Amino acid sequence: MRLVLLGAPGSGKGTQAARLKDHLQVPHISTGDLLRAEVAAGSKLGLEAKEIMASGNLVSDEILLGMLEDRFSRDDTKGGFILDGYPRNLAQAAALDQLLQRIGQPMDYAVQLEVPTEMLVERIAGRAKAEGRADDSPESVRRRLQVYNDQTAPVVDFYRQHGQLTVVNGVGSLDDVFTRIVEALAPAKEVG
Ligand code: B4P
Repeated sequence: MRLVLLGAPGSGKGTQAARLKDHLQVPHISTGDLLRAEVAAGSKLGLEAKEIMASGNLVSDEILLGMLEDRFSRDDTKGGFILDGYPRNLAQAAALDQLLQRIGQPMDYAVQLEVPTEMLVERIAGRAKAEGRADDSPESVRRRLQVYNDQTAPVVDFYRQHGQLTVVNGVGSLDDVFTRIVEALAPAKEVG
């Protein structure tokens, strides 16, 4: 199954993708994780991305597309994937659509995790305490939510128009949200 998880920062995309990959037996591709790995490795790309990420802004579309093309060229994606963190604007959505058409792997499902803003802020504050991620500071979180509303929210309509969107309530325990997602995907799983 080929699946993309959509939702604001803190909506649980990364959290649920980690569980879904075991359930669906497909790799989890997180553009945030790919970028953080580049930052940790101190690569040229990582050095470019570091400050942008810490400020809560989006890294350039060009860098992201290159990274994604590279990731999709690996054999483990042939049987499907869970994409998390991409696309984050309409240009990325169109580029991804073209890339997947070109490699003959069109998206099956876009799952939008819906969570109220106050709860997003609360969750990220919790992670800031537990993990100290550079972009979880209050300032950066404000910027990330603004970027989400301005640039990423329209991506939901892109998938709605393509008939691929399913909206899932992201409020509740990790198990509750996981069960809702799996139920939303059930018809696609049956058809294969
Ligand atoms: P990401 O790594 O994608 O960060 P994120 O949007 O905050 O989501 P994440 O998956 O980490 O958090 P989750 O909701 O699972 O991106 C980081 C940065 O990288 C971006 O700001 C940007 O600079 C750059 N970037 C990445 N992709 C890019 C792209 N395509 N283009 C340009 N730039 C890009 O979880 C958050 C917290 O909530 C966790 O602590 C979790 O434990 C908690 N939580 C989850 N579910 C919960 C639940 N049901 N109940 C209670 N808590 C819950």
